Amino acid sequence: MGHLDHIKATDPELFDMIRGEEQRQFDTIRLIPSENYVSLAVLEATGSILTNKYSEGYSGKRYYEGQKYVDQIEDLAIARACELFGADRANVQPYSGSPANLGVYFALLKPGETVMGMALPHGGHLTHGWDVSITGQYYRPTQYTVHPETHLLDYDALRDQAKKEQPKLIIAGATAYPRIIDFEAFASIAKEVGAYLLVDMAHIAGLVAGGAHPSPIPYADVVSTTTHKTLRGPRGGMLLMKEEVADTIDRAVFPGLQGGPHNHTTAGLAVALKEAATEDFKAYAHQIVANARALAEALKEKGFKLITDGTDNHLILIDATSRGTRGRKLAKVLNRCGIVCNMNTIPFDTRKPFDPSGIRIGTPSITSRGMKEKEMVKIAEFIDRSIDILMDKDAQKLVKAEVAEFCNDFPAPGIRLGDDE
Ligand code: DSN
Repeated sequence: MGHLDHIKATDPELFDMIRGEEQRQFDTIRLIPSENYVSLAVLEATGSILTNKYSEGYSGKRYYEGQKYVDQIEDLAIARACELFGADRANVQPYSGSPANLGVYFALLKPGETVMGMALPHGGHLTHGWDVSITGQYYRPTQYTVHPETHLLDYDALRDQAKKEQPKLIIAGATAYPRIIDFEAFASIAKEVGAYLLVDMAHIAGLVAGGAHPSPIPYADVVSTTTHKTLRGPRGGMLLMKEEVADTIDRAVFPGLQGGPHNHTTAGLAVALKEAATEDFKAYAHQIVANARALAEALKEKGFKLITDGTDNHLILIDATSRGTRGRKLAKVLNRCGIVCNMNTIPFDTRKPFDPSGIRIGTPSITSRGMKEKEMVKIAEFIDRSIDILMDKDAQKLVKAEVAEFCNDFPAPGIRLGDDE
């Protein structure tokens, strides 16, 4: 029996699509820094019968009967999250990162109150107060940027802005910032102006769990995260909270914002948190960073300009204009070469968000496949070669075949091609 046989029998059209995606994930060098490969154990939990159950409420206080096992599962996920990250309390119900952040806003702010977050084009997230987001429309955002020359966070400027704008909530955390974030500095600024501090560690949660990035837990009132990026869990969200704000935030998540939690996701998260507490995962987290550093160095040798000239974490922001192209074009050509990344604005970009100057790449997925520093040099070579064949689709096809051959030596967690043959 193959692992997708039931889908194949019921819905061959969909089977072909899932199988195609599975093949794509195996044959390509996946460099989108927010993506990963989950383990088979996480996949099994996520695909389990827990999807059949409704469980509005929290463990021990639900609105529906039949919660014996769901309560145990949610308690287990919470206990593992608190233990792994050293948090007072955890809420594992947010459907993903955006609802997790919105739960914090709903708990701690009234509409119209001021939130201070990193501007999207400088590496922040939509939910950090960007104008098209509900967080930028229902609250009063003041957005911070990176330093115009260094492209690093400027903590003195942040302090001045906080003093002037008097936010009720400061958000630290990013989706495209390649350096260590100083959470202690953020906490001291928040304390000085009497603001809550929310750290959105979605991108770096796995690095924090594995000790490869300083933890925000001692400094933040609340830490939000997705569970599927470097943490290598199922698609979902989680909040790690100080005792003082936890009850209010729990009420904001349910019943304030959401209905029944996704119990299959909670179970997948419990598995991922167990995996993330192992020595193997610590080694994985450190290898992500070592790989990113090696890839950054190899790219620099090929003449690519990197924002902040390198990386301390899992991601690299490349200024594609430094090699005579632009982000959108390069991302599309790389995709045709079997290397998958995303176009990205760079700080103070003069181009538009849908045709920006940069691309964003990262090492979580390729590190999950066991690639190491040696392979980073090879990947930099592939990226470099793509620049010479920007207009040559036949040459791009040849590189794609080479990339697939290269990937073939690295088993991908959770991918079971061939199981049903
Ligand atoms: N979409 C995520 C990322 O790629 O960074 C952020 O939510």
